[in-house]
Amino acid sequence: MKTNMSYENIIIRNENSVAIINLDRPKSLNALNSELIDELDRAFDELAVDPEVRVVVITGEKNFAAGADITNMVELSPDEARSFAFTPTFNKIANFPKPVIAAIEGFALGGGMELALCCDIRIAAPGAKMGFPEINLGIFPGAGGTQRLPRLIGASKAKKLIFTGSMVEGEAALELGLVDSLADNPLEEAVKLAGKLAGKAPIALKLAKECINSAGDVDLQTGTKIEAISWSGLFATVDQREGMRAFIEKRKAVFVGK
Ligand code: DAK
Repeated sequence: MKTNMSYENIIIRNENSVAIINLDRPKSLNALNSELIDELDRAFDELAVDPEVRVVVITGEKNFAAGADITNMVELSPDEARSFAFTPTFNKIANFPKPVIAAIEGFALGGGMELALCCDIRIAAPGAKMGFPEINLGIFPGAGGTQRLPRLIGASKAKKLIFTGSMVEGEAALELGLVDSLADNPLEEAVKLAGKLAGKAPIALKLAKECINSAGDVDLQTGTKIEAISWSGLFATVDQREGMRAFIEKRKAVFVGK
């Protein structure tokens, strides 16, 4: 296990090819301030090129994140609001070349839930409280929420959540499709899943993620062309040969990410 000491608002530890990022501003329920977002941005740049990391888990002890830090936003002008840098970092996480899993306990609200929406898979505690309360502050979700939420759960369900600002938890969140599974210990569950993914072929995972992400953006013809190019490209990888040979030789494949 390796601990990175160069961050003040997040804690990162690497365990068996899985990087676990803990959002760490407990006094404000992990409200996301600019410094934390800058650190996340830097962390994801570092993790992208770290060959020891194959999967990332984002979590927060007791709470995931109760939204962007409201004290940072009260007096912003429209220009300042536009340059308040959440969206580039969130897009970076959504397009991160390795799987990213959110393990959600406590509150995941506003920008916190938008961060969770950037992850590939969300696992929540049954009592986690999730929602988009921005409407109660005179704004609406602006860090990808109006775009990612309807793509994930459908337009009218997204409108209901965003218009009312109400929170959902447990089975209701699961039924909405806001989370993928519930677990009493979501971090443990997320790390277990991450461990499984860490054993898969990294380039195939990366390209599958790119193809699936593009499915929400392009028409079917274009999507299937993107898929065909990515898929055939895998036949230039060591891991494709290894995976298929291992099957034929009746042994477990060992993927090297090449
Ligand atoms: N910001 C700042 N401080 C927060 C906070 C937040 N979002 N959430 C909680 N805190 C602080 C509280 O002020 C309190 O601090 P002290 O009074 O102890 O100093 C401490 O955390 C504990 O909170 P409470 O005392 O309120 O705890 P409760 O259990 O009573 O209530 C709560 C928990 C989560 C229901 C409540 O704290 C709450 O309603 N929090 C605000 C939730 C919220 O409205 N979240 C949405 C924020 S707006 C973008 C950038 C950002 C965004 C979008 C676009 N661009 C650049 C495009 C995102 C916007 C948002 O997320």
